Order: sequence, then C-alpha cells, then structure tokens
Amino acid sequence: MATDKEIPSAENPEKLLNLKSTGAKKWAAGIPAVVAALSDVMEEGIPFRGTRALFAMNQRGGFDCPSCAWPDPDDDRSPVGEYCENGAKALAEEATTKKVTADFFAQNSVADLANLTDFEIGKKGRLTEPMYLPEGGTHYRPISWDDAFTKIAGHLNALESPDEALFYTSGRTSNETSFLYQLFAKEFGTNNMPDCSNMCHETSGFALEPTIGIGKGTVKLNDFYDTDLIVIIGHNPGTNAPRLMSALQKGKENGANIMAINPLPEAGLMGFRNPQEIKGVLGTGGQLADIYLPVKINGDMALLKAFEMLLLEMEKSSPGKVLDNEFIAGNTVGYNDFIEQFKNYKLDELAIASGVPSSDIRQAAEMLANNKRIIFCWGMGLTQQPNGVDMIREIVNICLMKGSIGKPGAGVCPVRGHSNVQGNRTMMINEKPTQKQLDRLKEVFGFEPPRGHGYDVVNAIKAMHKGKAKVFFAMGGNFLSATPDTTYTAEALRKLRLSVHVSIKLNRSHLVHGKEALILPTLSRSDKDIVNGEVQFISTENSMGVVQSSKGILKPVSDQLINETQIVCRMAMATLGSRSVIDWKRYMNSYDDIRDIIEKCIPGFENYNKRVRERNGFYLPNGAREGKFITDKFGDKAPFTVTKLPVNTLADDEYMMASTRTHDQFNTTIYGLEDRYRGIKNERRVVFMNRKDMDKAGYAEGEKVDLFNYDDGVERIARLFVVVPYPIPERNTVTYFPETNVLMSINNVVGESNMPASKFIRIKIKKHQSPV
Ligand SMILES: Nc1nc2c(c(=O)[nH]1)N[C@H]1C(S)=C(S)[C@@H](COP(=O)(O)OP(=O)(O)OC[C@H]3O[C@@H](n4cnc5c(=O)[nH]c(N)nc54)[C@H](O)[C@@H]3O)O[C@H]1N2
Ligand SMILES: Nc1nc2c(c(=O)[nH]1)N[C@H]1C(S)=C(S)[C@@H](COP(=O)(O)OP(=O)(O)OC[C@H]3O[C@@H](n4cnc5c(=O)[nH]c(N)nc54)[C@H](O)[C@@H]3O)O[C@H]1N2
Ligand SMILES: [Mo]
Repeated sequence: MATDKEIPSAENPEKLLNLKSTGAKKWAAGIPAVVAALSDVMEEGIPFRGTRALFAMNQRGGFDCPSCAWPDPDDDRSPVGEYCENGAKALAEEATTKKVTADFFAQNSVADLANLTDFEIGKKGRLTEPMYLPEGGTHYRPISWDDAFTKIAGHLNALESPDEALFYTSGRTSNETSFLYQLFAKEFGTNNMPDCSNMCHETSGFALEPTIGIGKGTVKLNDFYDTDLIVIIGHNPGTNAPRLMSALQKGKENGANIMAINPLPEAGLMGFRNPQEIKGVLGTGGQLADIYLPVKINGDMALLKAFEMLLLEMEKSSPGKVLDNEFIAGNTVGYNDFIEQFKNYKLDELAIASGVPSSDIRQAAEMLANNKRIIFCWGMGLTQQPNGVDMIREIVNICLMKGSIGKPGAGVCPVRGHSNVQGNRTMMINEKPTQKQLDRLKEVFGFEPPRGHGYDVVNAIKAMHKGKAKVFFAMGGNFLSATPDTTYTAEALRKLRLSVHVSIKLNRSHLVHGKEALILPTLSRSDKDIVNGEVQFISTENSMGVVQSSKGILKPVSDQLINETQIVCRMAMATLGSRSVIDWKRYMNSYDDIRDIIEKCIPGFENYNKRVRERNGFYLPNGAREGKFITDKFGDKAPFTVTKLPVNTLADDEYMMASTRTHDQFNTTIYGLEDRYRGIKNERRVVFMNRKDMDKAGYAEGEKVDLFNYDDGVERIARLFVVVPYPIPERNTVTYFPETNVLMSINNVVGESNMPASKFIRIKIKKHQSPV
C-alpha cells in the first residue's frame, strides 16, 4: 500500500510501503535462516537450478559464493553446503530465469524504469544482450557487440587526454579480468581506476600498510578456532558475513571470549544458532558476545584510548603480566611517545566521549589484559568514519602493546566486503599503483605506463562534475547508488559523453546516464563460462589472502552473454588497434595464458596455474602474519601511532546518522524488504531513533519524517521516512543505504583514504511535509 504521494525522481524515488516493526532480535540464524535461504531460491522460480547450485557453492571444484569475501575452511567443509542465507539470496539473484530482453527495453522507457524502486528494478531479471541509448533517446535499443566496442573505442580515442576516461571496478570481477582491465587502462594511458575499495576498506589499507607493512589482514580462519579473545568492532557479521558466525561459534566452544562493540545490539553479535548443525537448527544455540559495549557513533576512538590507558595502569600494578614488553622492545618503534599521551586523558571523560559506562570499559579492558591471543575484526562501522584510518591504527597499537599479532590465534582481520575486492587490488586495480608495480609492467610488456595518481571514487565524481572526465566505464557495480551525494553525482554522470556498464542485472546507474549509454551484459559467477568448447574456471582471493578457483555450473540465460575478459580484450583491440604491444587475442581465449602473465608481473603467484588447481588453492605471502613488519619508513619494526581524539559536537536539533545494510540486500541490490534481525518488515525508509530522543522531539512510533543535511551550505533532503524506536545511543540514528546517500556530502570523507564517511552523517529530522 502506498501511503503518500509519490515523488518521482530518477535518482531517488521516494515511496513508502507499509512498515511492520517487531523489535530487535536476540540471536541470528537458526530455522528462519534455513527457511529463508531455500525460499529465496524457490521464489525466483528456480528450484532445480538453484538448489543444485547451492550445493556447489564454496565446495572444491564448485564456484566461489558471489556474496561476501569470507574464506572457506582449509580442512573439512560442511556436507550440508558451505553457504549461508545471504549466499543463497545472492545466488537466487543471479540464477533467476527471468530475463530483461530487447522487447522489455522497447516497452519501458528509461524514465519509466527510473520511477521504480531499486527492489523493483532488480527483480526484472538478468540482462540478455548489449543495449545502447543514443543521445536524446528515450529507450535503450539493441546493439551488436562489435558496434558497441566501436562506439567505446570512438569515444575513448576522441578524448583530448586518456585522463578524461574513468574505469570503475566493483568487487566481483575475477583476478584474470582485473589484471587485463588495469593493463588496458594503463596501456590506454590512465590510472583513473576508481573502485569499490574507495568506499569500503581503503581506510584499512591506509592504516595497515605503514604500520604492519601490508594492507591486508593477518589471520587465517584456523586462528579463530584457537584464540583467547575475538573483538568484533563496527561490523555486523550475522548479516554481512554469516559464515564468520560459525568461526565465532567454534572459537567460543574452544574457550575464546567474544567482545562486541557497536551502537546497535545486532542479533548476530548477541546470539547464534548455527543453521549448518542440527542442534543449531533446533534452537539450542547460545549467547555469543561475553561483553557488548554500546558505543556511540564515532565513540570508538575514545573507547580504544580508554582501553590503552587502563592496560598501561594494570601493567604498572602487575609488571610483565599485562603487556608483552619483549615484543614491544624487539618489534616496535615509538612506544615512549605513544604512552606519553595518556597523561592527558581521564577515564571519565573518555567514557562520556565513547558513550560506554566506565565500569563496562574497565571490565572490557580486563578482558584485554587477561588474554594474550586477541583477534580484532572490523567492518564499515570503523572504515567509514572520518577518523577511520586513525582508529584502525589504534587497533594496531593495542595489538602491538599485547604482542598480539604475527602469531597463531592473534592479529587483525578487516572483514572484506565484495567476494573478490581483495583480489582486484592484488591485481593492481588501484588509482595509486606503486612505482615498483609499474616498473614491472614496463619490463614485462615494454610499454611506458602512466606514473601519476589517478582519480579515486570521490575525485572521479568531482572530475565528471567539472567536465574533466568524459567517458565512464564500469566493470560491474552500481556507481550512482553506491556513491554519496546522489543528486550531485547524478548531475556529474549526466555530463558524461558516454557511460558504459558491464552488468548482470539492471540497476539505477543504467538509468542516470551520460549523453550516450551502453549496457553490456555478462556472465555471473555461477554461470558456465565456456571458451573453445571447454568450461573454464576463474580465480579469486578471499579476505584471508587465499587464491582459489571458481567454476560456474549454470547454463547462461542467453547465448549473447560474453565473459568479462573477452569484453576487456575486445575493447582493448577496438581502442588500441595496432598501437598495442599486447596480444589481446591470446588472452581473450585462454585463462591459463592470463594466469601465466600475472605470474610474471605480481609477486606471490609463482606456479599460479598449478597451485590454483590444488585442493584449497594457495595462500599469498603475508609477512605480518609471520611476525615480519617491513615498512618503508621503519625497516623491520612496526610503529606505534599517536592519534587524535575527535571532538564531536552536535547542535541541539542535530543527530548523527550511520547508513547501514539490511539483512535483505547486497549493497545496492535489494533482495527483499525485510530486515529480519532488526524486526523490520516491508519497509526500507526507516530511521532508528532512541526512545528518549523521540519523546523529546515529539515523534510517535511510525511518525513520518523528512531527513535533512546541510554540509557545505547545501540543503540535502531525503523525504518520507518512518521513525522506529530502537536501542541505540541517544542522538544517534541509523538508516539504510542507498536511500539516504542523497544526504551525504561529497566532501564528507575519511582523512587520508578519502572514502565517503557513510557512517558519520549529520542530519536534522523534521515532521514530513509534502513538497510544494
Ligand atoms: N548480505 C550481505 N552481505 C554483505 C553485504 C551486503 O550488503 N549484504 N555487503 C558486503 C560489503 S561490500 C561489505 S563492505 C560488508 C559490510 O559489512 P559491515 O561492515 O557489517 O557493514 P554495515 O552493515 O554497513 O555496517 C556495519 C556495522 O557498523 C555499525 N556501526 C555504525 N557506526 C558505528 C560506529 O561508529 N562504531 C561502531 N563500532 N560501529 C558502528 C552498524 O551498527 C553496523 O552493525 O558486507 C559484505 N557482505
Ligand atoms: N551510504 C552508504 N553507501 C555505501 C556503503 C555504505 O555502507 N553506506 N557501502 C559502500 C561499500 S562498502 C561498497 S563495497 C559499495 C558497493 O558499490 P558497488 O560495488 O558499485 O555496488 P553493488 O551494489 O555491489 O553492485 C551491484 C551491481 O553489480 C552488478 N554485478 C553483480 N555481479 C556482477 C558480475 O559478476 N559482473 C559484473 N560485471 N557485474 C555484476 C549487478 O548488475 C548489480 O546491479 O557501496 C558503498 N556505498
Ligand atoms: Mo564493501
């Protein structure tokens, strides 16, 4: 039931449904997860295709789940299937037999499609053939692959400089495609390779590389099974990495404590019933977090500093019992400067800044003091904060104090998002490639790659807006909906001469386009990829640095789909022609040849073709995992970092907002309208508020409100949201992404990493008014 007048807007349709809210759940998974997994596969009308594929997911010889980047066990894998509810949903989404055909585009104008919600758009089915929108056109029309590549080549070659082109990557693209794609961009002449990392874990890379010498996590899955304490901070594993829950459960059964730090008491942090075990399904699962700290949004820095201060105090009263002084002396630099700062801090003040009572902070600090092997896991709750880089360096500081890194059962674990986002980066999809990487490419291929830094996501949007970037090519993703400041970004995209999207499904970025636009459909992870009559496999790297093969098993929905490597090679041949020194034709037809050349260019891929065919793939080298912290500045010692404590003030009528995911979406792909663990049904336009704030502002449960942001003196409005009372710290609010991206200023970014600060948005809330 639509309850209010629709306000059509191509970027951001504002429609309300009919919310049912039942309150936060206290545990995740169990029977509802099993039922939801299977019903999603059934709902798409694909019981046989879907269930068969589910059992091949994350199994040896099967395909890598296209949902998150959580690793698969090195040893035994569950015979019930190594998948989770959300993996099943991701599969259902791509295995659907519904199709978006040329007829569909003939019947539906771009303007009509833009009025649909993201949920409605996604449910239309798989893209089946290349489509083209001419300048001034109202409907996409079919185009042959050859003509599509000729158009792209024409536009790219007409640019005044290669730096007027942008090559975006989302995180599902295989290692093989990623390598060729960045190679093409560089041979064409630009490092403009914005990617989803620029909105996701770039912050982690910026924090880790200069401190521990590698911008990746240091733990393996087995470390979770034998450790003393696991800290989950700023991450919602029950929804976003459900298979991490099994690792937590196993760790806990073996004696580990679990600490959860989050403004929301997320069901997946509080309790777990493992759907892959009979006892879990029947409901005897247990409490998960031993301690839960309801930190304020961005209160984590105060909390981490309070931990460190208390650890130092405890070490003083029991020397040698709390900190690892030998590790500090032998493996770190900057300890004295680091501890100096704590004279200036008081526990009570830090407690107020964090939002957590000092008694709880003490209890948590004792847990850190009494345990030696600690694993820190984090997600977007930290990386998307303005001071995210510093906060993650603070986590490293704690690991260094405790000597809890570079040994079994201990270390850092940034929980990656997209299933191959880590691999994309290893393959050099990065707007800031190192000179060493570029030298290597030059040596192997003989062309001179561009040396300067290209545009990241935020700078790419600004460049389009200024008219400095004119052609946008996206390898996957949904750029408009994923990025901040929706209205500004839409203006930027509309200024382009050409926008091109390689996609598996229709999304909003196809509907807010450049003067001309192309949609190029491709195979998905679960589709059979047949080259020269043989089913191929591709490879990916998971959150823990394991490179493994992935082979799709489903018949593609259309015989016009071509794989992503072919798209890159054909674009390269059409664009560069005889200018190119690279044998694109060869790479188009052989994944083995691509892997052979990757091996020559990227360290750690020795014998790639052989090792990727082994049972569990192979681990990439990771010095920090072995306790070797090699940084440019400090040789073989890991530095302590002295960071600042942010001062966060809000005007009387302001609230802080974090935008998060529901249980029923994968980023901008909306699977359904439920956020089961938070008790929300049939609505996405909700704003979680503390009951006291609601009372003060005079809002009843279900009140319709509009949300505003005024950064940089611009009024940004997201209309028609429903207030839901929730156990969240006062003056903090949570909404769902991408509906509230319209409120995020393009200039509200994380220091150093330049990521949008999607969890730190200053808003005002007013009773809803229909616009006049
Ligand atoms: N099913 C499903 N799986 C996914 C995705 C998906 O959309 N759906 N997306 C994938 C991707 S790309 C990514 S990056 C990951 C994202 O996975 P997560 O990192 O879990 O992402 P979010 O849901 O955005 O938010 C994380 C948590 O941060 C908390 N938070 C907000 N502000 C703060 C704060 O100031 N401090 C602390 N401590 N916590 C805070 C929120 O309450 C929320 O629980 O998941 C991946 N997996
Ligand atoms: N406000 C706010 N904004 C955010 C976030 C947030 O927490 N809050 N999170 C950020 C994060 S962590 C991320 S990673 C980004 C995500 O940004 P993106 O990666 O750009 O977005 P997705 O929604 O994951 O992309 C979905 C589209 O990818 C296409 N696709 C799916 N599979 C394939 C495939 O195999 N090949 C190809 N070629 N295409 C495919 C489909 O057509 C689908 O429509 O969003 C960011 N934006
Ligand atoms: Mo992400």
